[in-house]
Amino acid sequence: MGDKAILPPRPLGRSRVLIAAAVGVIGVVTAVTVPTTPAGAAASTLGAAAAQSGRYFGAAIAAGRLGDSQYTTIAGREFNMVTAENEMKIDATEPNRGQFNFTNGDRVYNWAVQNGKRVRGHTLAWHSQQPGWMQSLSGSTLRQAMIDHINGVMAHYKGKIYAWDVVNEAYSDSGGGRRDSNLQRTGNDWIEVAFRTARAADPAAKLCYNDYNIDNWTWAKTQGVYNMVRDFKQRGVPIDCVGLQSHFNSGSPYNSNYRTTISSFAALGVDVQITELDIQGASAQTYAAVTNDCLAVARCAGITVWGVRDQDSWRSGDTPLLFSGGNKKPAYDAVLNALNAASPGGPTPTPTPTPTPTPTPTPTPVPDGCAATITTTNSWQGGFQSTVTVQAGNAAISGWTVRWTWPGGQSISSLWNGQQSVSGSSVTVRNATYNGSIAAGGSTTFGFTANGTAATPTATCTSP
Ligand code: 9MR
Repeated sequence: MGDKAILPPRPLGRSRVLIAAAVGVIGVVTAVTVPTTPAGAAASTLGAAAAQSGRYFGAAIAAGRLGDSQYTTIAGREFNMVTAENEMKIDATEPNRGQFNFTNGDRVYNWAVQNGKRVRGHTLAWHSQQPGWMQSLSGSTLRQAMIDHINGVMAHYKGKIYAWDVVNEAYSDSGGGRRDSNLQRTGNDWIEVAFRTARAADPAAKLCYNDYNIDNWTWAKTQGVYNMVRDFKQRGVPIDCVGLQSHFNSGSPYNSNYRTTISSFAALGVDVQITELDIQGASAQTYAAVTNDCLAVARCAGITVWGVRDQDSWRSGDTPLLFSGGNKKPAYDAVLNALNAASPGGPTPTPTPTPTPTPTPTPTPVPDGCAATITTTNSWQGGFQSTVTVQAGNAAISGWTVRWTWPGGQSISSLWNGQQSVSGSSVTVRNATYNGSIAAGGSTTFGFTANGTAATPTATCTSP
């Protein structure tokens, strides 16, 4: 997982570690602070202990607390993964449409990497914490704004993020279906469009679906998300991980079937990440159970707690975290001991497709009607992904049809933002219900994944 390579150099050398381990019987083991832990020795921080089995241990970090030395001392020492608690959300990063602001996101990001930690990105498409301008959008305009937002934020952090929460909390609390939201009303395919956009924007990042109350295997919401992930894997929608937020409290308590939830998602071929763990009352036993459940599943890649000290928690009254002021709570020891007891080995890295350069499409404008250009955004052994830009000419259009012929037996496996009909090697794609109207000189895009060798045949466009 590369943790060892990126952790910061520490003053203690390996020989000192071995000495410390050897004299551990007289209680000097606390001197072992290096991240790599010799076999048989117990690691003394959560990050180092998790790294022994190839996992990480992270925390949500708030930019506003980086001036608090007690906070940064604990966080700097204990964790090797960081999630920005609020600073990479939509309202923070795109306060005005098309105008991105990464000031606070970068503060968290820079603190993390300067202290040898990796970063999870949170979050790109969500019904909540949308800036005002986005809240008031709908239909194809909102769909395009979502795509632009994902592209804008992921471009800024390209190659720097371990995993992105691409879509957050899209399922309803009961019934197992989707939550109503302005994004959902753009069409049920908004989630897969978000994931495809994200894969093309940064092929190096793992792409996660993240939600709360999907921890209990028997709950309808868990099953709803499970069915979506299974469907995505079957249809080749790019998804690498599921984030179980795991905010446990009396209304949503930890249940011992949590391990079944983790192993069931993992069996679909995705990593599982525990992304926002906090437990009302911070029972040491429950923290240990959660940790052991993750350790029991090879593809449970790591755990992130949602804050450092109780006072930092969004639910501080629940005292749900591992530190109280500067002190380790019993739950801390329970987690550390569980991590130290784990056997080596860990999650297998997910292979990511080879990135291909993305040329900017430049369709030639036509006096009237429309023009279409196909570009390859990604390709891999036996398949590829393309974006098709449809541009209106000098007049607005209210519908479009794009046609092309495959040169070498290619076939579309999945298409979004359009309606396809195929006859042999001839492909016809008509606009979806929400993107037929294009202003004069304006454009829209649709996309697809296909089997075969990447090809960019000439496409024709007609408008009614
Ligand atoms: O901890 C976050 C808190 O500071 C914000 O006020 C709140 C606003 O929505 O978001 C909290 O973090 C949430 C996370 O982004 C998504 N899952 C639930 C978390 C707790 O509400």
